[in-house]
Amino acid sequence: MSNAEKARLLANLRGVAEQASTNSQAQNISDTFQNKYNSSQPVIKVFDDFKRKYELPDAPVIAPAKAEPIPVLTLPTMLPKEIYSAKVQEQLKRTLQKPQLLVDLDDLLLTSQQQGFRVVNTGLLKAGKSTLYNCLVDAVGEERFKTGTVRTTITSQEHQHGDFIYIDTPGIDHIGAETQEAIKALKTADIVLFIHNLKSGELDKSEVVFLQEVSKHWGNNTDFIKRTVFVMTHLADVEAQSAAIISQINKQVTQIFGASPLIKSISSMRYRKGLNENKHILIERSGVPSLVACLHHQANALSADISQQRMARLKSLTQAIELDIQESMAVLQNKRQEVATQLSQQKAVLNEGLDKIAKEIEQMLTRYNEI
Ligand SMILES: Nc1nc2c(ncn2[C@@H]2O[C@H](COP(=O)(O)OP(=O)(O)OP(=O)(O)O)[C@@H](O)[C@H]2O)c(=O)[nH]1
Ligand SMILES: [Mg+2]
Repeated sequence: MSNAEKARLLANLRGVAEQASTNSQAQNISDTFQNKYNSSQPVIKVFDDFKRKYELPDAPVIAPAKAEPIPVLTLPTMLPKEIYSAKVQEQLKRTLQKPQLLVDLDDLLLTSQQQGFRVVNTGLLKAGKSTLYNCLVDAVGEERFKTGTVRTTITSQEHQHGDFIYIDTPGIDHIGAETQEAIKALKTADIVLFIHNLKSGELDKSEVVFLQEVSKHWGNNTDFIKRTVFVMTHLADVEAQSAAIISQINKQVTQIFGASPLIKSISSMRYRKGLNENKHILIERSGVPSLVACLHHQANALSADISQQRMARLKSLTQAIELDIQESMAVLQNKRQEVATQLSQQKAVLNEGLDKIAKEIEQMLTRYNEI
């Protein structure tokens, strides 16, 4: 029997044990099971023995959500630290017509040189973005990312946890005022988490419009779907209806991007309760550990691609800078032409004047000689 199967059986037994009448009985069952279990008896028989011995009901075993093994991460290749010197930067600053390009370049270089995967969240106001991020960075008690019932996250916040850099962004509202800011933040992402509150049912109009806008800006729908996990929050509040809602959302996203999304559902509250009360089963059934495993898989699958994507972003930005420099040169060339024309006009006027003066002096000299 494989270790995974052993672990699953043990977890199943714990599930039954949790249903047993007293804690001491549950503990007893678990311990004895483990002893017997190591004694290499057929596990099913051991399990049946237990059921008989402790008169456990034949209640269905609550299978905990399967704990997924977390793979080791392969980090993407980072861009070198020194891409261009301070002198070049200074010259660029003076030359560029759109100084924002230099700010974008510095931002891109900074994020591309970070040793980790950038996980940027997005979603409607109050979707539960910050609360989930506190779970992901093991900061449930201390609230590293502020949460609340009124608009709480005003500017993006970043926190590195292991090999992931979590970027918590302000929510987009129904008017879509922050849409462009949100899209800009997404463009620095290696992995995107689109957060949606399951309690509000399928995606509403503003979420659909926002995703359509993202699709337009991203330019490559398959790429966006590849690097995005759609995370449904508040699972525990609407567990019974969740499958139907998720199937609907799957259709909505597929319609926008032409590819079907990866959807995970979680309950931050259940996770928090599980941690506070040390209930492993609640933690597993919160969906958070499964999301963490999923992020590791995503990161590894995207690792090589992320390096390429960073290079592609850098290339498109440098092309924009080149274009800007060419435009600045053209403007300078025009100015130079203008000055040259003005100079030659002035020179002509000057020459004319000089000719006139020379002629007058000549006349004066002739008259003088005649005297
Ligand atoms: N029941 C339940 N409540 C949740 C869950 N996630 C978040 N909440 C609550 O929802 C409210 C909003 O959560 P936040 O994490 O601040 O939401 P946000 O998306 O970061 O909000 P903004 O930053 O203002 O856009 C808080 O009161 C949370 O306690 C969840 O999974 N279940
Ligand atoms: Mg927030």
